[in-house]
Amino acid sequence: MSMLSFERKYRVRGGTLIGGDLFDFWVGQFYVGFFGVTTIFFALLGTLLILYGAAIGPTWNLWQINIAPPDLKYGLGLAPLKEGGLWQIITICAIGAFVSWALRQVEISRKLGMGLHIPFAFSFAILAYVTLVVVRPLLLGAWGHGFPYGIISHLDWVSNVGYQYLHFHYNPAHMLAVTFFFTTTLALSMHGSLILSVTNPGKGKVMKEAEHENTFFRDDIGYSIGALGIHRLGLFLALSAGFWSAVCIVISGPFWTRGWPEWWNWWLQLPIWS
Ligand code: UQ2
Repeated sequence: MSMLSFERKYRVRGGTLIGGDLFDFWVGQFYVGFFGVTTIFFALLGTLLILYGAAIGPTWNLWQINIAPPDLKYGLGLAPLKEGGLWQIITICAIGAFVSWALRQVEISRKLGMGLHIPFAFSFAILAYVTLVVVRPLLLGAWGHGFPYGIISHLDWVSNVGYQYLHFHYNPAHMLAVTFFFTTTLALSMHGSLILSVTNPGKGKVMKEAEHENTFFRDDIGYSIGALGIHRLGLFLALSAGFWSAVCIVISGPFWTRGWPEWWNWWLQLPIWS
């Protein structure tokens, strides 16, 4: 594998969080590091346990394979392996792998003298997952409130939990999350199309740059947020989508047990209507 002169200069020892020079090397293109080793360990163990769970289950149909959390009767205790214990160990492996991956990103960022924006952003995805399988089950008092690991089964879980609150779209945090998801797609489609349009003006024509990008949006909507600004906006929108997703599910049950349409009664009960 050839290296760019840039890579030769920056692929150097140091910047590790743990273990000093131990594991501070590359395998081919990939940085290893202590957290590369722990990522491989947790990911491999978790994957093997999923395969084992599938093997002792009733089907190899990829859509129907399901590794369920323990029954609610086990509360916050450990469950037998075949009655949700597998789910519990797989969850530990998943969190171990995700957190290891984020810390490996931190080490690589430190080596390169970059900001920590990438692991910071990834940590929001981890936060959303941990909210579903750890924080909310803890607050509700049973691991059985986690979602099952399976393609169809996790969709069924989302549908069932949604209907438990009658109409989840009335959840105000869910409204914010959905709005941020859609606005993220709007911003990225604007940005992606803008960049491609200036870099691909047509065969034989000269490529355009920042002035054209700014001028297009000033002509179009009277405002350009700028080349750096669009990336700040994009990161904010995407992280907000993940953040409010986590909020909307963690408040459902622990902080609001009735249907979400009913939450809006505060509006109907405002004294201004009487
Ligand atoms: C922009 C700009 C970019 C962009 C885009 C815009 C030169 C290359 C897409 C336009 C974006 C605006 C006006 C913000 C829109 C707001 C929301 C909430 C979607 O000005 O600078 O850089 O890619």
